[in-house]
Amino acid sequence: MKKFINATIYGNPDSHEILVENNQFKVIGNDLGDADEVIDLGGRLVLPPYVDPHLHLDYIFSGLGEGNANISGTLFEGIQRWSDNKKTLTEELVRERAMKGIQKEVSKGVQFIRTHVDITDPNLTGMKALIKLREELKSIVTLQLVAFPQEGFFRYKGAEELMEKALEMGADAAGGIPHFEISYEHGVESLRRIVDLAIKYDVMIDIHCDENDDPNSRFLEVLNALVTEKEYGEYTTASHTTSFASVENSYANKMMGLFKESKINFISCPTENAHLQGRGDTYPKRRGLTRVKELLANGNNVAFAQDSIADYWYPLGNGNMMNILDNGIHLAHYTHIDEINKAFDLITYNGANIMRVNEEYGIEAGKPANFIVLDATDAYEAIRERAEVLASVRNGEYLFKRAPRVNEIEIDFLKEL
Ligand code: 17E
Ligand code: FE2
Repeated sequence: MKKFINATIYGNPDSHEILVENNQFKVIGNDLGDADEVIDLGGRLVLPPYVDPHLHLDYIFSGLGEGNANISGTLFEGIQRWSDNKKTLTEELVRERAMKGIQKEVSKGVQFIRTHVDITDPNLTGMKALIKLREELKSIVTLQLVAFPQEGFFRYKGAEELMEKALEMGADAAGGIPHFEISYEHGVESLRRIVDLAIKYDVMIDIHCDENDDPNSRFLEVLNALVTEKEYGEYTTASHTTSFASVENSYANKMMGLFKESKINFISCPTENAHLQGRGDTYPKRRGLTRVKELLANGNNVAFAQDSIADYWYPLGNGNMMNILDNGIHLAHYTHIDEINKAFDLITYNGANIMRVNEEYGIEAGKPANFIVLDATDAYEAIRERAEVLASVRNGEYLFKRAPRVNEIEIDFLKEL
């Protein structure tokens, strides 16, 4: 039995001790009595692990190297560059890159990742590699795989059959990219078929939806309508929806009512889309975020995600969810103190809701003892200081633990910091 004392538990201000037994949380409370090992957290903030609910692991780090830069900085150039380069892909290469990406994220406190895997590939190379990794790494990280038709459900010949094959192989969700199909009608029909496939295979839905700046892009409306009719909103996520920031307020208000009914989820990728969107703008330049603050106020679940690390779409990224959160709350104006105090939800609980892993997620008795410790004593300080993750615990065991930073040399003036 292990006891963690002097913890500041996010969302549970009255309890400061955590008792762990047999890989599970046994009790959360105070004065919990004896244990074999007592770990003093010194008042530091304890959170459930970071969740990255939208990451492309099959092409992670593909953009490194000379000649790989996306010159226009647009989504379309990224898709073209990937298309040109993926023909030589091997399972070994996907595995190697994905492993490196997962290591990056886990080393920064992430334990849950949903990854989109391109299935517009006759060999389903990425899917084969990632299905193996999902099993192999499950004691370290929970991976969910979305069967994602990057080059279009109709636009890529045979994508429908490949998607079905990937779902038979065990993908956890069906993806789509309606704004990339060759017409509005094709986009709508792709959504119909994807929703039907998801229901047939009893998997979740996560669509790259309206990832553009077109105020008339309407696939979010269509997706929402389809899953409303099937009562599938809670199993459905609309990723990106950047165009929704450009629509008329009167239209947005109408849609908010419909989203409330469907309970559809949203994922915003603040750094990725700040980079990709607004490329056709001079000034003012759009920010690339959907209506995060308003959707949250509407009662819809919204999570932030990394999306890319050094691939054909985005040259930066390192799997640090604090960086994503910091950028996201700034771009979304989610910066009132009351919002900052609950902003960790966007990279923890909200992503876990999307992945529907609630039964194994959260600092509660009976759940697997998964948590992280930050180098700060409350949520506000942690976000303001962009606090580092000092420890990540999974099933009661450390994935890592590191000492807080110390200066080797400092003047007296800095000693109090
Ligand atoms: N593919 C896509 O369609 N959109 C993105 N943002 C990335 C890949 C990274
Ligand atoms: Fe994406």
